[in-house]
Amino acid sequence: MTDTLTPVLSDNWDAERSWTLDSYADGGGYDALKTALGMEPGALIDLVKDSGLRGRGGAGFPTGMKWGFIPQDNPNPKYLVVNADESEPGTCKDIPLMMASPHTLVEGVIISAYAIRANHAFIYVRGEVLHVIRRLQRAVQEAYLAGHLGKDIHGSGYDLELVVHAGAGAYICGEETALLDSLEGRRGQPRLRPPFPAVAGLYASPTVINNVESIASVPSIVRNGASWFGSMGTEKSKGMTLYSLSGHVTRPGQYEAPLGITLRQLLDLAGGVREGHELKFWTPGGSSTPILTAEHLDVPLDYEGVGAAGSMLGTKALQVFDETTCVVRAVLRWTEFYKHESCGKCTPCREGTWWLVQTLARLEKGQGTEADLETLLDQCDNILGRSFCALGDGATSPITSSIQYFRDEYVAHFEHGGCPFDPAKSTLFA
Ligand code: L3W
Ligand code: SF4
Repeated sequence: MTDTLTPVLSDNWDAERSWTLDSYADGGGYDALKTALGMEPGALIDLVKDSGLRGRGGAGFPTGMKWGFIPQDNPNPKYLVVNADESEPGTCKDIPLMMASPHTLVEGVIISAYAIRANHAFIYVRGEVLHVIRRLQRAVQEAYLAGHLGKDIHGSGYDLELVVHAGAGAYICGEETALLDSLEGRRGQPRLRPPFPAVAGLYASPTVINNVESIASVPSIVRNGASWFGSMGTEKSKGMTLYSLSGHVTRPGQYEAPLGITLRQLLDLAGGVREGHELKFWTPGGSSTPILTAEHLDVPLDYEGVGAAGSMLGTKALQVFDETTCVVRAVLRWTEFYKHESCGKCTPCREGTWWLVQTLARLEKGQGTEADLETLLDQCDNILGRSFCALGDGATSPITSSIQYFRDEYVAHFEHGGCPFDPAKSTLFA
């Protein structure tokens, strides 16, 4: 276990002033860039394809394949956009990465942009995290001064301009096409796909959009090779990744581990569920992924394993709840979030999330009936698969999965005439 837990993405996080160029360079930072600039762009795409790297933002789409979709015969400019709009409830891996080691991301951006032959790249960061924006801006400035960015990078003839762009704090702008609208200066709302951004993205030009962690994984692949990366993880889900443990855990935080590790193993590293309590339910990848229970402690945390258990790996945000948590109340809180963040473009989500909150709130207060439970499931059925983007579908996940595993607890609310949980003992959502 110790060998397989040798950190990659987080290896320099404990170094003194790890966010500075000097500290990053001391650990071999930007050596991968020099190697990459000596390679053909197409060979870099093949390297990332061979490594098996899959997108770390939630969908697990193969990164090298996405890069390969960029049509090189298109006369328009090509763009690379990093999705740093981390907002999924429970998700907190990209922000620590950018704070501790912004240069890992900046180096990844330069290599990735070179691979797809883009001369402009953007890091789109959520607006609320001013400290991250400042840290990234400083890192980009250092990279320009060191000749890693700008004209004729290290005499290679390759030019790249990198802009850090702050969003305005809307969850929907993490959806890749809404992000592009926002970056173009419009109100962020999802676009119809296809065309996918790889064909018509920013300013209708070929664009690769990748999550922070995906791009930050690229320098280590260039440094150590595709087979090194592929030797970690499982057959179809390769590499090391960041799992964020939060909630009722003894030592919450970021845990870098190979894909395919289980929650039981991660809890061992994190000191377990808080003392004297037991696991009740958890999310594998933020609140948009169906919840799982203590029965699923040994599910491999990779795209296939979590999928087979009826959920999704998502952002690997493992929110852990013990027996003091009222599942109905937790689900209501998440649903209020989706209602608030719905962009309003399509009726099933705009109206549906409002109705979900009404029905759930009635049930949570103990004023509901058995018929309300059926209404709730019917409302989910009218949103799932009928919404314009994944936000609507995601809003239904915690509801349907919690009714699947904890129907009795919903019933207990209306039989009890209120929440059966003692709020004095509940430390979350009190
Ligand atoms: C070209 C094709 N490109 C697919 C590209 C597509 C995108 C990527 C994956 O949602 C999930 C969502 C959230 N030609 C293509 C193609 N692509 N077919 O591949 O696409 P897709 O549609 O499978 O997923 P998505 O739209 O990227 C992401 C879930 O993640 N989620 C939330 C994440 C939130 C964060 C955050 O806050 N940071 O990451 C959590 O589970 O619900 O299902 O690039 O263009 N034929
Ligand atoms: Fe907007 Fe929701 Fe429709 Fe997505 S599903 S387009 S967030 S209204």
